[in-house]
Amino acid sequence: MHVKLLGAPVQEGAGRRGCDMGPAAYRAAGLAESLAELGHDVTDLGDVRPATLKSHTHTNPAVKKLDETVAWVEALTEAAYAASADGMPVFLGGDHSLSAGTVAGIARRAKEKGRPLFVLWLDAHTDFHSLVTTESGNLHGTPVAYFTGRPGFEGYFPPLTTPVDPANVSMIGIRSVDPAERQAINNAGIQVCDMRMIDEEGIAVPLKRFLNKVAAANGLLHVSLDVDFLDPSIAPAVGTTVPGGATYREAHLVMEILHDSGLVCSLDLVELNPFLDERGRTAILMADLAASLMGKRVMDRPTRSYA
Ligand code: 6HN
Ligand code: MN
Ligand code: MN
Ligand code: MN
Repeated sequence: MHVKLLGAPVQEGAGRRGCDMGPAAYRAAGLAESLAELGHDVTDLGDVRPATLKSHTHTNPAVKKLDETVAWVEALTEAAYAASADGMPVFLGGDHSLSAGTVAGIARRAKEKGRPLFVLWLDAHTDFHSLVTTESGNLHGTPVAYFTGRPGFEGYFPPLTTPVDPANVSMIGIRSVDPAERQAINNAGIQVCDMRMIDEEGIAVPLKRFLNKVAAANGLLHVSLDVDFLDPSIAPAVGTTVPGGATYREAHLVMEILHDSGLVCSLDLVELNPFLDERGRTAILMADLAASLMGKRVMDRPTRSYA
């Protein structure tokens, strides 16, 4: 596989500074080297740069850093579209607002390839606010609403060429949802597997159910991995920790099953804030999870097929 690493040093969408150091931390953690060791051809395309700032004012006074976020979304949409012509782009974040751009660009590419795009959202949060409903004003809480075409971004974010069907989005690990998001998620029909479901049926069952759906539709799958999907005890380097997250083994199992599925076309690694890390342990864990997704395993075992 030709893996293309793209740094997205975005920090304006988060409430705390430091996510701009994420791409450097993944490089220091040896991500490129560990993927190359698995036999992949790895190219580091360097960091994407934001588009020119334009000035916008939103009627919701809570909204923060709108101009900067729009500039990143514009640049990342184009970068993701270009990088997904062939090979597998891996976006090194950067806060989660970057996925507004990466998913929009990948969706445009998938449509050209005649394949429906599916999105697996691994996160404590649903990130389903619009510019109108966000109360914190931190725009990392909005990307899923944007790329599924929820109203409330027109005139600010770039017009979406290819919205992702909300029925093609699955969220796993959820344990913090704002009231406005809950209502909108239910209306949109997005599938949410919260931590209670994981406690009751395990993490593999809902994941495989979703992968069967992707395979049956001959879909492509984009994976967006937020650091706070993980329990804060194993992944402290994130500004929005929520207790009760995925364990070390649950997270690796998700990545191993995703690898076996052969369905993943692109990956976001988001919300790493190296300023909050402890001796690089979160960066190293995220890089290890990426390696699991790219085929690192303890023993060879038969590959499962889906659908
Ligand atoms: N993330 N719902 C909260 C807010 O501020 O809107 C948290 C957002 C977290 C964002 O997970 O990338
Ligand atoms: Mn998120
Ligand atoms: Mn989150
Ligand atoms: Mn919120």
